[in-house]
Amino acid sequence: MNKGKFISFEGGEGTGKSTQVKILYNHLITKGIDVVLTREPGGAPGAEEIRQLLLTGNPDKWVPMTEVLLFYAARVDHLNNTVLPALKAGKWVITDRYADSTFAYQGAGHGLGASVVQEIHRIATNNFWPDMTVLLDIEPEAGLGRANIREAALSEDKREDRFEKMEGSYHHRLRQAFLDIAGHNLDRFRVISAEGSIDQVADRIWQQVATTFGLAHGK
Ligand code: T5A
Repeated sequence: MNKGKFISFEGGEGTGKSTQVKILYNHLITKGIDVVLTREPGGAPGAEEIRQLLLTGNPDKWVPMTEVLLFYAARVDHLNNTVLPALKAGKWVITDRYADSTFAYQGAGHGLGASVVQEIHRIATNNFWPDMTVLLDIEPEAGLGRANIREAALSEDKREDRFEKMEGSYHHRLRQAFLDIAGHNLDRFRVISAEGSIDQVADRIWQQVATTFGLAHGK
């Protein structure tokens, strides 16, 4: 089977994932690679419906277990309808967030525990993981500042800021959780500083992607 590559982007709020996945997508296209750009929660029609349940409303709307099951309901839909068919067709897939977000946000941030999330992940996805995960890392205050500027430009009903509204200590726990997960999965993770300009961060990411997959480093 001609199998494509699966790359996920992870990190806290406003680290620049949505910005950087688009830049990497365009860069890979210029190299002649067939790429699908997608996101979680969402990335397929059913999963996008579940996204609305998850990202709007009060921060304490769901208990952690309900939340984790909703994320996995969306993830299974996304995998079956978008990710796996594309990989099977030999395309590359870049996703803005995947399961490491559940381990960090629900497992660590909300205290559900890694073993519970691992068990659900195994049952729901047959333990399916990306070939490479880019973790964008920055001080939470800097990331939230960027995300808040963006959300403030939207009307109240368009804001997907349920997680951004959580308190500061939660975001520091989250950053550490991502770094811990990366530390336990060094073969898959590339931890990249999200400080500096958009172009500087994009260059750091490209160097890592090119090295990992044996692509020419130049643009
Ligand atoms: N979630 C998700 C879970 O709890 N569990 C899960 O399993 C999953 C999958 C998703 C939410 O769901 C949670 C995590 C999230 O809270 P989302 O709307 O997809 O919600 O939100 P995020 O993934 O956090 O994405 P954001 O849009 O908040 O942040 P991004 O994508 O990291 O940042 P981006 O690229 O939108 O940039 C934010 C702003 O900063 C600017 C951009 O132009 C933009 O305005 N910017 C920069 N400014 C200066 N310098 C740079 N280098 C910049 N890079 C970007």
